[in-house]
Order: sequence, then C-alpha cells, then structure tokens
Amino acid sequence: MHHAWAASVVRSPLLLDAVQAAIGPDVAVENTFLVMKWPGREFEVPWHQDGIDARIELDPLRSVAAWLALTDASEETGCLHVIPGSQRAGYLPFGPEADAGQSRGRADTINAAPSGRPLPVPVRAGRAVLMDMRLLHRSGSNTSDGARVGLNVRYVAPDGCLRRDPTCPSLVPVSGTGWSSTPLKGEESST
Ligand SMILES: O=C(O)CCC(=O)C(=O)O
Repeated sequence: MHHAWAASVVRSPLLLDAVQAAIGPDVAVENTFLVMKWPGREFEVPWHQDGIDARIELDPLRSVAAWLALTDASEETGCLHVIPGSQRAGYLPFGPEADAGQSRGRADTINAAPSGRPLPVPVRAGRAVLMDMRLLHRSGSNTSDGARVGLNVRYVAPDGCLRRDPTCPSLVPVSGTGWSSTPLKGEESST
C-alpha cells in the first residue's frame, strides 16, 4: 500500500464494486502482499484459509479476500486450487507448518487434512477472484519459464477484525463514510 500502483489497484472501481457487493459500502484494506513464483523454483503454498492465522482472525461475513493476477496464473505457472464449499466448515485449527520443506513463505497452515475435490482456478493477468475468508486453497510451484505474480488483498468492513496483532500495519480505509465514526476494531494505533 506504500506503492502508488498498489494503492490504486486496491481501489479500482470494478474490484471495489465486487468487494462492496460482498461486505457493504464501508471497506478498508487490512493487508496486501505479493506472492512471486519465479520460474524453475519450487514454491508451494500449502492449504490454508486467508481469514485466520497467528496474527489475525477476520469475521468471514465482514471481510473478503481478493487474489489479483498480475501475470497469467495457470496450472503450469502455479495458480490457486480451491476446495469449493469448504468455507461451510468454518475456520479449521491451524498451526506452524509440520514440514517446512513442503513450502516456504507461510507461517501457519491448517492441521487437518482437507477433504473435498480441489479445483484449479486459472486467472488471466488483470483479472481477480474474490474468496470467502474460510475457503481452503493452496497453490503449486511454477513449472513454466516465466514469472507468476499475484497480489493478495484482504478487505474488511467495520468490525471485520475479530482479532488483530497490534504489530500489523494500520487498516487503510478505501471506501464509504463509516470509518470516521466507527472505531477500527483491533486497530490501536490508527490516527
Ligand atoms: O499466490 C499464491 O500462490 C497463493 C497465495 C495465498 O493464497 C496466500 O498466501 O494467502
């Protein structure tokens, strides 16, 4: 969010329209991060849910995750795989990864073996998918000869943060009028 391009992307009207349809008019960005999969390097993201980890727990009815493809994401380049309907089981127990060799770059993963049939979700560059915070998803390594870059954005409505570590960056309001009158829950250092 310190980069002008990212600050602009998270506010792009088509994306915000879809986010607002999911969680209402008052929207803030809770977190953003890039996941870059360089060609030829093993890098898998294990099964997880975006709305819960050691630092956060987001209300799944007042938050939504966006995954934006900055390059084409295909099965070959390491697109997301999701388990449709897995959100209905709610948040699952999570903890430190048992086998750090299986993946890198993620501190928490679910402890239960996911059940259900995974579905690959290829996304063309410039497009995005919105996900329920409880949706189980993972991604595989990039076996192509080009980079695969995705921008992850977690959006919240007021009161969408049930738990949030004080070391997390400030929430960044991006739409609506509700933020000036509503305390940013879990947001001690907001000005
Ligand atoms: O970009 C990816 O491959 C997966 C990223 C992701 O789902 C996450 O880190 O929450």
